[in-house]
Amino acid sequence: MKIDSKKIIFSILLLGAFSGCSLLISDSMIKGIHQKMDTNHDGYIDYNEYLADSNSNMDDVKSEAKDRGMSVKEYQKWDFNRVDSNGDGKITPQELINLARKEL
Ligand SMILES: [Ca+2]
Ligand SMILES: [Ca+2]
Repeated sequence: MKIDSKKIIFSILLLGAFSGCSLLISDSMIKGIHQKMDTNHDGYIDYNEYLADSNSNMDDVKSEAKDRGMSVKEYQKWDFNRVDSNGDGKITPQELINLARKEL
């Protein structure tokens, strides 16, 4: 099976809409996705790295923003803050895992 990591990360970030998908995602897969998004390899996804990934899914982002009555910018900020649960501006692999597991 070909795994499209962009779609998987998007599924994680949109757990509200796709909570069932997270059942199929293991911690090690999430860590792999985190590594891929962490383009400067400092161990965290910062907002710019998040935006680079988000902007490559612009069609999806636009429709998600529209569904929530937000602008794309507002939606991206809201979405990042949702994953960054301790609000330090950086997403750790554990924060990504926590979000994926939250609704299980
Ligand atoms: Ca980084
Ligand atoms: Ca954080």
